Amino acid sequence: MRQATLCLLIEKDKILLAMKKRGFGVGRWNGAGGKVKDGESIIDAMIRETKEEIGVEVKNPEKFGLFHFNFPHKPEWDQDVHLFVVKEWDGSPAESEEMMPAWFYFEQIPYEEMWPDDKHWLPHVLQGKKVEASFIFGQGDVVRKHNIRIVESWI
Ligand code: 6OG
Repeated sequence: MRQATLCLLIEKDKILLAMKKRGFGVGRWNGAGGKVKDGESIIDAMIRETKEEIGVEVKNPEKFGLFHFNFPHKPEWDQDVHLFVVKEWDGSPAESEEMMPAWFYFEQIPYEEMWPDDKHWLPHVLQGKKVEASFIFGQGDVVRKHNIRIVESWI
């Protein structure tokens, strides 16, 4: 299964999302992230993608989620995504060719312009809970089936 990363910067009651300007998920707000390359660790991939996409050097990332995304009508989109929450970093978020970052208060998160799975798991993460979840998508990227489990700690 293809492995990918997702990184969310959080500062008090605000979260940094970034508008995807091209490729998979274009037109949606999301964390920074992308595919893990052959021979690369998941954490190194997350650090690299966050630097490339929003210009930030992450410090003390904490793993908060593992998602299994399944697209029966488009199996080439299937992926496992490893979510990290970051509360310390160097540099200021900046626009790149791929993403345009912006801060959102927790109560103003634009769920309708995000992947439809996010509304199911992000509220848990914002409450400090770690999650493992599976999502099966149908045509039009609707969530057909999902399952979320709160994780106490990663093995
Ligand atoms: P590239 O393939 O462009 O990276 N990603 C998802 N994020 C959310 N919130 N929901 C999903 O539901 C996602 N599927 C993939 C992982 C794709 C980026 O998009 C994330 C990567 O950060 C289906 O390199």
